[in-house]
Amino acid sequence: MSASSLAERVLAGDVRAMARAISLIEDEAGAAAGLVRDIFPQTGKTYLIGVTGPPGAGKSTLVDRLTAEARQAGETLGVIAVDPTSPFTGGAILGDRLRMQAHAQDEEVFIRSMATRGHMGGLARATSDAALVLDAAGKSLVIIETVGVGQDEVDIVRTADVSIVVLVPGTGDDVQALKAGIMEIADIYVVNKCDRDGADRMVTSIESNLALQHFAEGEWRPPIVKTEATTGRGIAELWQTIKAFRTHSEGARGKRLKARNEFRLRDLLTHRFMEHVEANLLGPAEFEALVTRIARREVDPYTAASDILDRALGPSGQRATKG
Ligand SMILES: Nc1nc2c(ncn2[C@@H]2O[C@H](COP(=O)(O)OP(=O)(O)OP(=O)(O)O)[C@@H](O)[C@H]2O)c(=O)[nH]1
Ligand SMILES: [Mg+2]
Repeated sequence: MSASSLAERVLAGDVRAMARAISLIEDEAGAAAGLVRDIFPQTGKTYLIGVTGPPGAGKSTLVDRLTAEARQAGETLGVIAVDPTSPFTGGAILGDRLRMQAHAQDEEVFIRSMATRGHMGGLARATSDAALVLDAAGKSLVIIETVGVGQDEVDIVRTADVSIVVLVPGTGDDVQALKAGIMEIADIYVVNKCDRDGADRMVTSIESNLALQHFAEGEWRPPIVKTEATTGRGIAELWQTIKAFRTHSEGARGKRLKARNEFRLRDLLTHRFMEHVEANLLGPAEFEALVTRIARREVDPYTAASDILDRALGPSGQRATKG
């Protein structure tokens, strides 16, 4: 199937075409670039919800509940779960599939798991492209679930339209550990597993963290929503909070979109440049030899990088300089 007819079918909302398109993206097939090119003009309409938090916090259970809530409100959904641990089974992870089977009969809900392995540092890229496919297919909401551990995972959620950080009681140490990474990206905090002891302590801990930050008059102060995803308690409130944030941040949406696309362009350029260097300038053996020379202090990394840049672009004297 050519990329263009696949694109047409994606744009028509064909479920099998969506699955195939995401597989192409996952395989880093060259055809994926053509596909993105063809669907891109039709994207930018979907509202992107990023959900992150420590492993096992109940993110998937929560997303499942949120999906049901959003469906009732008339939204159509795409869900992408980025799964670092579970064995990858051809596009769906068993646990997620079981948990999500409530929506199995619902044509308007498309659920897909993506493995973190095998993207060669391009997880954010693959996930963004998969979200584009769901966007092009006309889903009004796309939810991306990631474990908030790696920089890639955090970046994915950071550039969503709304970033939700899920925490659980009894993990005060986690809050300390996660602070630097995911605490600063939250638009909404969720304290899930509120059936457990220590939920209020967790809320207080987040509150005191927020108290250290300055919020200007009229600026959104991340609310904390208590949930129990297994029973659905608090999910309606979470949905209302998402809607409130959406309304509040409408004016700033352009800024988010710009940030997201800036991130993508920089990421893609870095990737493509390295690809070019590795394919055309330095074979693996040569690269390795250069690294060894740097380690031996025979050459410094700045000089080595400049040499590569000169070989890629011509000597700096000939390089176009910015006016
Ligand atoms: N007691 C309790 N258990 C919950 C709650 N929400 C989820 N769980 C359970 O927590 C476990 C992990 O839930 P998941 O939804 O898979 O958590 P996750 O954050 O998606 O996990 P990873 O994707 O593996 O990081 C499951 O056994 C859920 O049933 C809750 O509110 N209360
Ligand atoms: Mg999960």
